[in-house]
Amino acid sequence: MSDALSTELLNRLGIAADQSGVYCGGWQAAHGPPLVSTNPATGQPLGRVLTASREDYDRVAEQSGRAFVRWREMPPPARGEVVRRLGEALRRHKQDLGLLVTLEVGKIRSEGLGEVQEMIDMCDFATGLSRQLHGLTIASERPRHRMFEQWHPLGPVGVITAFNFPVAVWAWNAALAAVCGDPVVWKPSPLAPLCAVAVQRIIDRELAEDALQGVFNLCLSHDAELGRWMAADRRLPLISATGSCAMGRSVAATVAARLGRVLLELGGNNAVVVTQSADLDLALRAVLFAAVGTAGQRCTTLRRLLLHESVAETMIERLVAAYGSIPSGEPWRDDVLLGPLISQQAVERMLAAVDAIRVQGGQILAGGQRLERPGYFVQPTLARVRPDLPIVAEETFAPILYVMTYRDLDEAIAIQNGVDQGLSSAIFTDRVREAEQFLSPAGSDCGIANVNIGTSGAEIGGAFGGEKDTGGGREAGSDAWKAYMRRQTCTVNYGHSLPLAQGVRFEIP
Ligand code: UN1
Repeated sequence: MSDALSTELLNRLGIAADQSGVYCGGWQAAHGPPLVSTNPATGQPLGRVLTASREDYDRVAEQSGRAFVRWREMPPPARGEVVRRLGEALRRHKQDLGLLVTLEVGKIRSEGLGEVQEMIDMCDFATGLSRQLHGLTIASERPRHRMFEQWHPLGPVGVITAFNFPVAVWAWNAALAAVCGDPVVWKPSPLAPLCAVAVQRIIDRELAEDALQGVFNLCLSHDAELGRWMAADRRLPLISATGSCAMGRSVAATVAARLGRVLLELGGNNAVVVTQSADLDLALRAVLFAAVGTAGQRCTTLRRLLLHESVAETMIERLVAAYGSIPSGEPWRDDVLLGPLISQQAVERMLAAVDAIRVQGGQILAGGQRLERPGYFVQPTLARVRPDLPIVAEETFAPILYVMTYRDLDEAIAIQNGVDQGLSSAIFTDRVREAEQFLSPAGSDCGIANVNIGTSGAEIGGAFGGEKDTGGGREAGSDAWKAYMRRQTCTVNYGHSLPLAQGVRFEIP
């Protein structure tokens, strides 16, 4: 894409040069160091933003607390109406915002648009939810007593997002938090600041009325320090963080020390099991999207392919052929399926993993190299390994797929569960017994378990997240909203006596 076209896009989205990266009821002066955003497909700068200093952040946290006092009083369906308008605005800006995602993080065009669609879906979901923040009525053991629970707003939520879903994961959190009555303080990835500024611009243009001041806030950072301030800040009762397991451990420890709440969505090491009865055409297509899509930079990316020994050679042959013909290149071009990695550092980490595979006795079947061209392009890589190689236990955020074989389903499930992470998993089978075993309590130990679809590309309607080192959080659909509210159990006595629970007697003689 020419410089002129990308400048035009940035102008349409209202992103000028030297954009302030602090927003709280309007753009505010930012006093932290500047940050340059790079187009990973060219290695060239896209724009420059200013980041938040400690004082800037404190001002935002303070004001979001004041906004909370107003916002929590607004009836939830009225808050839902605001989120509905946000969804409408995103629909109008879908093309431009989707293209910006493509330019700033290198996702192919269709995935950039899909990311904005995920935001829109989330807004629709949260709008409906705003009329369904139900509590239970519970049978009281005492006469003339009524017991029930209700859900109240929690307070400002700190939202830390990663580069790979630079806008959708904000929407998972912000749409739910907003209908639940919580303002949001957003710290996006330093690798995707323009996407965040563009979202905040849309909010500034379309949701600027007084009642909304301080509800959707932004603080850009150039490093991890802002995240540490947020984790330690009692003004943010919930920190929702997406990123590496190492980041999650540090955030969790800091938030736990102040007895705050965390919602963590950390690394995955996702596996697909292909059984003897699998539809191999279906499995092949699913594996390609899950392993190569987003250049292997989703937390749900397929990293381990477990093939039954009877289908292994056929599948490997077909995969090697497919890996050799995946069109890679500038992600804004319609025919491209594989864009760049996010940075030079990501390329180096991938090449180090490829070295480790060889040193540890694995075999590279396809790919394994960077492409000699501007930007951060690598070949999609297929490696045959034993399941117990140390490198296989690690999440390398790149398109490397580890292929291994197994004899029976018990063994496959043991391999699938034999890593520290527990995000997503899938089985390809046409046998109901195999599918049900995989989904049973003794089956996959992941937060997501699929049959005959890949590990990535979840819909927003389900709760999203994983177990073990993935952090245990659940975001987006189902009842994930409960994390953003505080539960209150209430008992009302409408009688004239005071019976005590458990039959306890306490009569003053
Ligand atoms: C992530 O990679 O952080 O299921 C989230 C998926 C997407 C979300 C991925 N809907 O792949």
